[in-house]
Amino acid sequence: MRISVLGLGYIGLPTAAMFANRGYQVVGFDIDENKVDNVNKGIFDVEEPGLLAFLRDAFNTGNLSAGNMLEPCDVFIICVPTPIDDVNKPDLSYVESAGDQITNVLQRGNLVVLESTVPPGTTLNVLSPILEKSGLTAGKDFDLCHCPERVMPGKILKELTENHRIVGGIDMKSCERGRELYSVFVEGDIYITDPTTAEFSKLAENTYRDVNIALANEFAKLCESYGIDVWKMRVLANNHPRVDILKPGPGVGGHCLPVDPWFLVNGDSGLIPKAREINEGMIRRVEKLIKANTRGNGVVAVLGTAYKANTEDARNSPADKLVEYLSDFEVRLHDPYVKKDNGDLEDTVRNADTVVLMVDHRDYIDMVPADILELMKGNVVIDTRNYFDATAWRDAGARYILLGACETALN
Ligand code: SAJ
Repeated sequence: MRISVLGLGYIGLPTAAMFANRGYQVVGFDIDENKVDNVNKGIFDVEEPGLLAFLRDAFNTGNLSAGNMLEPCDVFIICVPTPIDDVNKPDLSYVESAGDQITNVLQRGNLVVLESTVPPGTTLNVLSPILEKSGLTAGKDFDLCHCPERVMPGKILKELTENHRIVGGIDMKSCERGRELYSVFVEGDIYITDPTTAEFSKLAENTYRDVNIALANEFAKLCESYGIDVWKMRVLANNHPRVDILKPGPGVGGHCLPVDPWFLVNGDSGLIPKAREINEGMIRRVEKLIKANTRGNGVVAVLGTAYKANTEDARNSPADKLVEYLSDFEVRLHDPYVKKDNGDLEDTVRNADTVVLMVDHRDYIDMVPADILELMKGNVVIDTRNYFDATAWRDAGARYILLGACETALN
């Protein structure tokens, strides 16, 4: 079985390597010629734990190569981006163009799998008609399914193998072929359904998480106004066997949660857009805290520019937006994992008026309050993740401010 993977991004490349490492011939395709060249030379620009070694192993098997012109093969797996435009409408142009390329080389007996996250109905109403321009009929001449990726940056290898998968085939034969394909490396269960249910379930997963984080953020704002601490309240409420309040924070980043809920809704009304608004609004809260506690033109050290803990991924990170809003300040950025910001922590906080913790990276837990305060000019420490030891910082002389707690009440 020869497999083509279209899109060598954070899902496509590890997926291609999964098959290559299990003895299948895999060719990866990408419009980025640089990426293609690098894959063919065994050069991989990834930070994910264990992934580099895994990709190198795949390269060394001789089973993994890359190209920019698709050729006939047995299975095509589409792992291209599906962004939203500036009015939150899905942009399916990469999926459409991947479909066009496959159409040119599609043969009887092929299997086409769409992994990219898409609005419900895309496999049946967008991809299938494009592929049928080949003159072949879906379900009769070739098989087609949607199998959404479900992994988290930081845990890609583990989750690719261990997570359960959903295969939404256009008919029973497509479902079975999809199941057979993924059972090559998936150790979790593989559930079969129709394509639209598979598409919806992927979006429901991320929307569920986004809405639940929005509720935690709403609680944080309410707790501030009641003069109490959301973090303490949350621990108490979570004692209930059927309650699991997520953590508030400076907002929701990454390439999934800020985007995927928009694939489910049309327009701005209802719970889902409201949750998006609440999560996007949290960064304004952080901005207010900084501005209320730091003189104009002061130095603000922002710790954590990734979108979440212990990852180098900085897509849609709350810190990016914060920088935009702090144009009146001298802003210094630090992140141990994000290449552009991984300078010296001491230099970042030296002479700072305010230190803002944006991401709970494991490295920051070792910061010694007295040492940091000695380097700083001011003493304001804003913790947006409830990660620092408040007592230790206060004992060392910091004005420690916790997002969602009474000290932060902003009126
Ligand atoms: N966050 C909070 N509070 C929390 C949990 C997370 O503010 O209690 C923030 C994080 O800091 C981050 C954002 O939410 O900015 C998203 O992080 P995440 O860990 O919730 O999720 P992602 O975006 O890294 O990965 C999600 C996962 N989906 C679910 O957990 C339902 C993953 O399984 C998906 O494969 C991925 O989206 C995707 O690619 O769609």
